[in-house]
Amino acid sequence: MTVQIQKLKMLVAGEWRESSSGSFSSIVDPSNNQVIAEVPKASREDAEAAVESARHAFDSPEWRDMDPSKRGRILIKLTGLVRENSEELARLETLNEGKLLRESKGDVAWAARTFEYFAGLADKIEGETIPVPPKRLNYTLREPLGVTVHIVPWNYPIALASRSMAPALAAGNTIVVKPSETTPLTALKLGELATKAGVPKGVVNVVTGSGAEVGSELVSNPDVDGIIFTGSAETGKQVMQAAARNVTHVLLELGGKNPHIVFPDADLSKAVRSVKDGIFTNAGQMCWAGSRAFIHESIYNNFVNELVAKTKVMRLGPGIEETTEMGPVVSKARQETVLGYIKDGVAEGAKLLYGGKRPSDPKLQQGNFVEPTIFEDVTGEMKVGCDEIFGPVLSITKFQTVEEVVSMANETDYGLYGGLWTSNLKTAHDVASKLQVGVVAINEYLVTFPQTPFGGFKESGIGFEQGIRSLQYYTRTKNVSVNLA
Ligand code: TXE
Repeated sequence: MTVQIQKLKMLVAGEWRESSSGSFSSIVDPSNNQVIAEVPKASREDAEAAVESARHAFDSPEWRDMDPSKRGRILIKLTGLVRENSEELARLETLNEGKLLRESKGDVAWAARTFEYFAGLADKIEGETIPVPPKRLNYTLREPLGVTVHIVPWNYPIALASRSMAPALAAGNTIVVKPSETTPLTALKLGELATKAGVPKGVVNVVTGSGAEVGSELVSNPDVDGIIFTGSAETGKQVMQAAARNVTHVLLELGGKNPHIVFPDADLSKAVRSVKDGIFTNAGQMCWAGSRAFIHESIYNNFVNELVAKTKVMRLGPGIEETTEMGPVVSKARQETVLGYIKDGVAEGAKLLYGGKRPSDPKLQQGNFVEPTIFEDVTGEMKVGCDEIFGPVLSITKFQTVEEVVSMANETDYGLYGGLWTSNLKTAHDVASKLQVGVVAINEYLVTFPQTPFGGFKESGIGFEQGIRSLQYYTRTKNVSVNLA
């Protein structure tokens, strides 16, 4: 298909601008590496200007002192606009990130639901009155934090941008969004829709630039009050260090090496499908990917045979094509990294059951495709058993007892997500309580809602997104004591 290459602008202080240097970055379709758009390559100065714009918008009363119900109505309008533009947003997401069109449609619907959910909460952010010794009134105010910076990765561009934009705006903050340099298209479109919805000038800024220059300026800027970062553990640690210099609030959602456990009393045909989709959705580029499957020894052979059989028939292709079951990985560099991990796995003694290379189909040679790959006999010491590969690579391990599988599942520096399959209630709740992860799914996988908290333990992050209590992060608490004597 032909795509018209557009030269886009970024949103700063309510204006659509080029970068101060006038340079652009090319954005490509990972299924064929053809350029689909050019976006401004923002500089450090552009990042500073975006923060200044957000600060100015916060200091003017229009947004912060707006009737919160009205703020909620603006977010409802934005929800409607996201829904009206869902076809275009989903196509943009698929062309830019590579995921299946139906996955992008799901992500856009999820983004709309997130704006809708937090729109409804805008006028429910309440303080409290606190009983203290007599002749006093003591109460708390929940104020917006101020200027918040949103550093968004490339694997769920619109869903993750919306996940933090919605609560930040509902609480009255002014924001600077920095999408990933690889996948900025839907965030720019969200900026356009927010403006259309009636968000005042300067409240939403979207700057397109690199992590090294623009991202690092945004997280080090002393005029920023809160940072919301989703990305790698390594960059997350750098962000936290930069934030420490100005004592800026920080919310981190980092990677995962998530266990997906199947007990023999589970619905096995559903469990096979879930283990497969839990790793090959979005070509495995998910913080919550079920990248480590633990299968009970009594069902192991049949389960694994069935899983491999289902994986072998998966159709690879561009996400935009209806018949595709797995798209490319996001970039050439990612393709190289994933293939490197597979080589390491073989060298370390893991047994390659299926996949492991670029597909041979001549139609796929221009894109960043990697075959869906399955290893068995993987241990926690192997790189494939402990590093976040962020690609379509599954490691399978056999287990015998609950104690053994819980111990292996927890044998990782990460602690984001975990899944388990069993029809025994006692096993389900027992294992859920013992897994060192922030979110557990029982008898399904890849499930989360705007109203349920999502965040990691250990090196998977600090704090959580989603749910009513996430608003705590986007507000600050002030206590007021009044002497009535
Ligand atoms: O991530 P980075 P990358 C993991 C996954 C993947 C690895 C590398 O394992 O293989 O990270 O991916 C911005 N200050 N995840 O290199 O570098 C950057 O511009 C401020 C897991 O893409 O963490 C982008 O917008 N910002 C993850 C964002 O950080 C900086 C999703 C993420 O980039 C910065 C993505 C800096 N110094 C990758 N350097 C998840 N939790 O889902 C970069 N950035």
